[in-house]
This record gives sequence, C-alpha cells and structure tokens, in this order.
Amino acid sequence: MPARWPALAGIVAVAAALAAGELVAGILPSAGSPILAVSRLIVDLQPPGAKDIFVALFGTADKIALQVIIVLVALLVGGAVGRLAVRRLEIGGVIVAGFVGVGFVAALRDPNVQPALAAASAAVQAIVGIELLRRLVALATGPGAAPATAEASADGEDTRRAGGMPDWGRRSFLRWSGVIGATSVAAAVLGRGLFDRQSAPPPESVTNPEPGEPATLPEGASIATDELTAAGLTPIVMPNDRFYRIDTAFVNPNVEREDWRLRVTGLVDREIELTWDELVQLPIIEQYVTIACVSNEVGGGLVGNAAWTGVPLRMVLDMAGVRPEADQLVGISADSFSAGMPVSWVMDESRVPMIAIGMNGQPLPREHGYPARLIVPGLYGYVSATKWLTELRLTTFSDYQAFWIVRGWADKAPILTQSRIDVPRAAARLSAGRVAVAGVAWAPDRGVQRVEVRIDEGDWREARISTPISDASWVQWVYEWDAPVGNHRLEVRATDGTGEPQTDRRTPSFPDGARGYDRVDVSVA
Ligand SMILES: Nc1nc2c(c(=O)[nH]1)N[C@H]1C(S)=C(S)[C@@H](COP(=O)(O)O)O[C@H]1N2
Ligand SMILES: [Mo]
Repeated sequence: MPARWPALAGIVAVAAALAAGELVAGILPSAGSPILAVSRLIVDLQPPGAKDIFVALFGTADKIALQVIIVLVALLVGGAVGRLAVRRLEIGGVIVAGFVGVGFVAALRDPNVQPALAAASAAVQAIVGIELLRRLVALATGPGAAPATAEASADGEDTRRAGGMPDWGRRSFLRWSGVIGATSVAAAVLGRGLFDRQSAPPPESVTNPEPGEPATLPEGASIATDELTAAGLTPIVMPNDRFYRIDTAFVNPNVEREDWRLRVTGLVDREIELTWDELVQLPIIEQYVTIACVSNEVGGGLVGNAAWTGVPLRMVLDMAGVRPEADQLVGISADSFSAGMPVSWVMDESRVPMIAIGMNGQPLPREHGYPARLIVPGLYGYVSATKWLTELRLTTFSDYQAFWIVRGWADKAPILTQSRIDVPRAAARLSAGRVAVAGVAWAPDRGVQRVEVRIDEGDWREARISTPISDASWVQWVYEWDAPVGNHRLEVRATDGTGEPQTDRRTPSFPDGARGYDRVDVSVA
C-alpha cells in the first residue's frame, strides 16, 4: 500500500466536506459559505497595519487567491488526516469535525447567516467528511489494497496480487476517489455559482429619479474623450465597469430598495429612520467627485472620478438634529463595515457630501454600494465612502473607532494631492521626437492648480491641464516632450488649489496615504 493512498483518501474526504458546505450555501444562502466565512475571519484578524501587505487582498482577484489558499491548506491537512486515520481513525474524525467547527463559528459572525442553518450545514459537512474518511481509508488499507509487490498505478489497471487475485480493493478505492473528487469539484462550482447569483446586478427595471440639479460643466470644461484617451490616458469620467472597487465584502451584500432603511442614531435630537421612498422625496443633486483609496500606491489605479447622484447628506442629518457634542459621523453598512469622518468636515458649507444613489447616470451598481452609499468630497474612502449604507451614527472620535481605525489606520484622512503618469507606460520603448506624456492629477476638494513634469531630474516644466470640471474632480494633463535618444526618467508633480505642491518625500500608504512623485523610466531610440 503506497503511503499516498490514505493521504489521497483524506484529501478526497475533505474536498467532499468543503464541497458540501458550498453546495448547501448555494441552495440556502443563509447557511453561509464556510470558505467565505474563514476568508473574512482571516482578513478581520490581520494585525494592525497589515492592510499594506494585504492591500492586494481587497482587489477582486486576490480575494479569490485567499480562498484558493484556504482550500489548499484544508486539502493538505486532509492529506495528513488521511495518514493519521490509518491508525487513529477517531483522531482523524475529530480533526475533520474541528475544521468544520471553525467554519461554523466563522460563519456565525456574518449577520446574514442564520445559526440554525449554519449548524445544519456544519453537520452535513462533518458527516460527509468523517464518513468518507472512514470508508476511503478502509478501502485504501483494506486487504485487497495492500499488495506488497504491486506498484501504484494511477489508472487502477488490473495488476495482480501476489496470490493471483485482482486487486479489487485498490481498484475500487481509486475509482471511488475519482468519482467523489469529481463530484466534489462539480458540487462546489455549482454551489458557488448559485451563491454568487444572489449578488446579481439590480433588476433592469430599477431606475433613479432624475436629479433636480444635474451636474453641469464649467465654461470651457469638457469630458469628451480624445486621442490621448485612446492611447491610454484615463478618461475624466471613469465608466462604472472600469471604476476601481475596494471593500471587505467577499460577496456584495444584497440589499433591495423595498427592505432598505437608513437610520440616523446617536448624538441627535431625535433618531429617525428613512425608507427608500422617503429618501428620494428629498432634493436630488448630482456632482463630479474623485474618490481614492488610502491604499493606492503612488502611480496606482485605486482612484476614480464619477458623476454621483444623490441626496445632500446635511439635509438628512438636519432632520435628526446633530447635537453639538458629536464630533464624528460614522457611516455603517449592511455588512457591518464602518467609516468615520469629522462632523466639521461634513458640515463645512464649501462642500456637499451626499448620500449617493446613482453613478454616472445609472443606479449604483451593487459592487459600488447599491442602493445607497456615502460620497464625501476630499476624504479617503475608508474614512467616508460607506457602501450599502444603512446607518448614520453621530458619536465622538474618543467613543467610536471605525473598521480600519481599529487596525491602525489614521482616524482623519483627507485625500493627499497626487498625480499619475498614464502614458507612456513604464519601460516603454519610444522613437525620438515628439512624445505626449500624459496622466491625471487630483487634490479633492482643494482643486488642482498646476501640474509639472521633469525629465531626468531637470527643471520642472509646466504641463497643460484640462479645465477642472469641479474642485473635487481630477484633471487630465499633457506635456509634449521632445524625446532625445537614450534612457530617461519622467516624473510628475501637482500643486493643489491652495498653492501647496505635492511632496517628494515618499511614504508608504499606511497609515494615511502614499506620498511622493510618480515616475516612469523609458528608453528612446
Ligand atoms: N460597506 C463598505 N463600504 C466601503 C468599504 C468597505 O469595505 N465596505 N471600503 C471603503 C473603501 S476603503 C474605499 S476606498 C471605497 C471604495 O469605493 P468603490 O469600491 O466604489 O471604488 O469604499 C469604501 N466603502
Ligand atoms: Mo480604501
């Protein structure tokens, strides 16, 4: 009996248990997916400051990577359990049950999960895992499976035992392992497919009220795309399907307008609760605002500009009456995320924070917070832009620490002035002569006054900028460069509306945003 058979038995048993959990979650979403629950647990347990390391996690692709790692680790443990179960079947069973238990406890942290259903799912997973472990290990180690002289043959070909009998034990072990393994993969894929269907886009029939005050462009400003955009320059208004997405949600919370409520709580004269219909009775405005993620590295893509449609936030706060002791406004989401910002920032008449319900003329896409989110000009997303918003809590900075603050990030975080080179791309090979160097620059909501480019650490040269469409929006910039032959370094810096140039002192994004100039090295022939 090759030692890897019991290991394979353990791997297959664990795969089947995991698949059972996913399939149950697909059919009964309130049972919760154990893999997603453990993913969330890991993200929540990360040490303060680790978001820098984990930042990639919050991109969509890397959420999948985390789940793949979790599955691989579980299968590895399954392999060890299979070997152990040859001698100590009960201990193997206890370990499988223990892992199922971790998934169960992790799932209970999700407010959308019903404990009874999660417990039933855990029971199914444990029974599937332990029972298959027992049977497969028995088959793998049974009398027919232990020919001292037979070589392991993955296709289960009919080799003969010393006694001349067909090796039935091994054949049926391999056959069963193959069938159960394949069924598990199919069940897991089906289960996750059904589970994801819940976060389908809002129904086609959903529309938004027209803004009473649509966003208008200042004289001379334009959002038309031009040939530079075609060459890779970011458009002034980022289409919804290209807009960056950052959140801790592994599956978009599914909130429907009919069930949605917005509560205003805490240090207010009277707590209030609004339905969707009540919210959209209020005046609807529209404005262009650039939002950015604090995790955005210099030169990174976690920033975007959109026309946001919604209700002025102060109007809703005034309905409840903010008490003077409140110095922090916290936006809490359907998935228990929270972002806190200074009341003074929100109350400052120079800006119009909003409860956004639309993005670029469309109802908010689910991944951007359907049906309603906060958009607060000038603050990083983690301290302002709560998606799937359900509660506005008035409190103080000393009494309440929001999601990322507990994890070490700064509690007050205005968006830093930044600029980015989009074209040419890093390491581009160019022909000598006229080269358009172009990108975007932002300093919401101070506005961008100037953008400058320097080549090989020479003098700063002023770039042409697009007419700003609002102080809270980014601008496009272009610098026509007469490129000489050789290797060159291009750098950019922006100056905000107060005349403050962006600093060259590089900092990591933790704890309050990355600083320093974006640069691109190119070779010209
Ligand atoms: N509910 C919820 N809202 C959230 C977050 C989150 O994790 N959960 N992340 C915030 C962060 S860190 C950012 S940068 C912005 C990103 O908004 P976007 O995904 O629409 O670009 O959403 C904010 N709102
Ligand atoms: Mo963010």
